[in-house]
Amino acid sequence: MRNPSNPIPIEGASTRAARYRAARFLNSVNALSQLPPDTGREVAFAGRSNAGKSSALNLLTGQRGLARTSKTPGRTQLLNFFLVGPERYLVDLPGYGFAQVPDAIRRHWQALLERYLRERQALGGLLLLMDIRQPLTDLDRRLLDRLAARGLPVHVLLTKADKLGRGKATAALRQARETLDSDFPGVSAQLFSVLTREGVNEAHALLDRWLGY
Ligand SMILES: Nc1nc2c(ncn2[C@@H]2O[C@H](COP(=O)(O)OP(=O)(O)OP(=O)(O)O)[C@@H](O)[C@H]2O)c(=O)[nH]1
Ligand SMILES: [Mg+2]
Repeated sequence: MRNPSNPIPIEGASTRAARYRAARFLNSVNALSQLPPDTGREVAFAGRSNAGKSSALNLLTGQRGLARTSKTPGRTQLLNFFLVGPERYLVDLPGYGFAQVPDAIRRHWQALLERYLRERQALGGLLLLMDIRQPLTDLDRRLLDRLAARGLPVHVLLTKADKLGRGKATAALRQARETLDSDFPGVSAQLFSVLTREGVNEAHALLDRWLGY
C-alpha cells in the first residue's frame, strides 16, 4: 500500500514520456527570419559535434529517427525545431568544434547560433551535452561563459555514460559537478546514455520544468 505521507505524484513518469513521444518535427532554421514566433517556450540541445545531441533528443522523445544522428561529426547543420505541444519546442542545434565544415558555412552557423542564444526570449533553458570521456573542453567553457552572462539556466548531460564502468562514470560525474560548482555556479549535471537509457526520467523532469508543464 502507498504510504499516505508520500502522496501520489500528480503526473507520473509515463504521462511525461507520452508527452515527449508526441513530439513532431516542425522546421529547420537557417536564418533568424525562419524561427517560430518568439512567444513560446523552448529548450535547446547544445554541445560539441558528435556529443550525442540528436541521439539524446531521439531517446527523450522515444523516436529513433526523429533527429538525424551520425558517426560522422557535423550531421546536424541547421537549428531543427520539434513541436512538443502548443508553442512548446525542443531545438536540436548544430554542434561546435568540427573543423571539416567550410569556413563560410561555419561562420554563418556561428553567427546564427550566437544571436539565437543571446536574443531568443522563448529559450527557457539549455541542455549542454558533453561526452563523459571529454567533458568541459575550451569550447564548452566558452559557451558556458556566454550563457552565464545572460543568466540562462543550463543543465549538463554527460553522454555515453555506458562507455565507462559504473565506478568511473560516477567519479566523472562527481568531478564535473565540482568543476561546475567552482567555475559555473548554478549549472547542474547528470549521467546520460542512449544505450542504457540512464538519465531519461531526470532529463524529462527538467524539460517539464523549463517548458512550463
Ligand atoms: N555508446 C553510445 N553512443 C552514443 C550515445 N549517444 C550518442 N552516441 C553515438 O555518438 C554518435 C554521435 O551522435 P549524434 O547524436 O549524431 O551526435 P550530435 O551531437 O547530434 O552530432 P552533430 O549533429 O554532428 O553535432 C553516434 O554514432 C551515436 O550513435 C550513447 O549514449 N552511448
Ligand atoms: Mg546532431
